[in-house]
Amino acid sequence: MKYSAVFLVSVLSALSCIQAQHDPHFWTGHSTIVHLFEWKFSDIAQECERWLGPRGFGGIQLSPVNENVIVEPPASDSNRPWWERYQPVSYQLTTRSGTEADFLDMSRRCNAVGVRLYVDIIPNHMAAHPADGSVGYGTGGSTAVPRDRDFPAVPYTLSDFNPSCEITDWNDRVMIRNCELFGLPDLNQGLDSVRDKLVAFMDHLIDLGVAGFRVDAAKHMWPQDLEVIYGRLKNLNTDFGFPAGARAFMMQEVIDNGDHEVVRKYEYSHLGTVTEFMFSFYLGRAFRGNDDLVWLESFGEAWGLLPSRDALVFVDNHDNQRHDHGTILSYKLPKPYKMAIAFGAAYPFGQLRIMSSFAFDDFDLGPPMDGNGNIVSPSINTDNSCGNGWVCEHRWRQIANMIKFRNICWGTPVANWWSNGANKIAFSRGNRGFVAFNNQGVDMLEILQTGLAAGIYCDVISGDKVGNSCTGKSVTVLTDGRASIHIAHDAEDGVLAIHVESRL
Ligand code: ARE
Ligand code: CA
Repeated sequence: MKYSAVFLVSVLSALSCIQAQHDPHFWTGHSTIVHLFEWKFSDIAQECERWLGPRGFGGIQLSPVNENVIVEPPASDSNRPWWERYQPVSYQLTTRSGTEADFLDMSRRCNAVGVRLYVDIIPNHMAAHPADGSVGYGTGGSTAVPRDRDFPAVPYTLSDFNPSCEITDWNDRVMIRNCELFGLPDLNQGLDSVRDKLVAFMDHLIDLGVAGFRVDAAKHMWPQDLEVIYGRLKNLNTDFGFPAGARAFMMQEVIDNGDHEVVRKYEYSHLGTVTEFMFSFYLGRAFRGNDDLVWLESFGEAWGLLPSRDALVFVDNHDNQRHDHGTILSYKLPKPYKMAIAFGAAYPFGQLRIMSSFAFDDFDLGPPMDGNGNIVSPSINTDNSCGNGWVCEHRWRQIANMIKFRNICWGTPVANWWSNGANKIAFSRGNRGFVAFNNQGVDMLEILQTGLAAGIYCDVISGDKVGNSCTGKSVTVLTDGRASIHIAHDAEDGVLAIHVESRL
């Protein structure tokens, strides 16, 4: 009796601990993580108050917040690349995004309006020394990076790193973990000296109110080491509204493109969510017209994706939006991109993350910055869009309104699935919302079951409900729940969406 009670308690606590790192700690009525790529903390604080909180966004993925190598550009180019932030020099909170004081101010203000923060951390490696010849801009480079793997401000010394070797064989799981990604000095997370530094860094961020972490290059670290590190972290800080005993949410970056990989996403999914790159790949392929939308009825685990609770899903991320594989969609192809995000938001699968980019034509190009390398703030136009080089996908009407759709339909199942057998599909979310897609090159005009109560609804893709009128298309739902759904093949958007709160 006593034995089985003890056993039950330990099983339950192990289970709750494991479930815990999958919980993003969204406020009720909020969902979705927006990656405010390279934004400054002071701009993020304002964005929480003026846009993200009121619009029901769940949280923000921040660019790395700890001190990084400064990659000084050659004289011919005044631009510092975005990727310098993936080369840590210390765990002090000082970057182009702001200081520790700025971070705390942002954290207080975002948490107060229901928007959580997740920090991108880089536990796998430290910065390369410019003299090693590997930092992009040749003779430039930081004055801050010491030689000989000596990082006094952490401190780390040579013995904290794995012996130097290159990842030459991506089919070798040991090499992937113990050799150097892009030639970056590879920390040995098996050592207590390294674990202590990482735990102290993460605990410091927990003190400052974060809800979790994006774990960069998780594929290049042993899951059993990460398990120890995560397990040693403090509970989230109750001063920022987290319940007692809450554990940090984990988004682990493991690029797993399928069965041929030797490091699999499943090795990490008991520790938190894992990036599901196949979601990005398949939705890119479908909405580019290279795969029929009809197949999406079974989208999810049946396609080889992680189980929903383990999957961190996205249409693009900051890496794959920079590689034109002809598959991944980004802001550069707005119509199919908005359709893919609308599908991702309407379809109840995984934790959704959306990208908020700065415009770029070149892989290395850093965020909008002045002549001294300081990041320039986004300007906000009267139509809610951004200027100064910031794309702000999260402010596009079609995208922001679909995040609201996701929140309003939270917890309801897909119902009333319809398709024409090819590239016109529609479905409802219980009796809360209805969405339709036309990717076919001919108009869509169908009488469809919406699952909604009779009434006139505003399509939140072509417009907004303002007072009792609609700035876009209206949809009339009859008493039997059916409505005439029209999406012209050459319309600005190939989606239509209505929900209980868009009823006029
Ligand atoms: C920069 C220079 C390099 C130089 C290096 C060191 O560009 O030329 O050698 O510095 O001086 C980012 C940039 C890199 C940059 C790096 C450090 O993308 O260009 O290097 O910062 O400043 C693999 C990893 C995965 C990784 C991707 C990009 O598994 O973890 O490559 N993604 C994360 C981040 C990146 C970041 C890093 C890791 C490093 O999201 O933004 O790099 O912190 C197959 C494999 C994948 C592999 C993928 C590569 O799909 O299965 O595992 O992903 O190919 O495309
Ligand atoms: Ca490693």
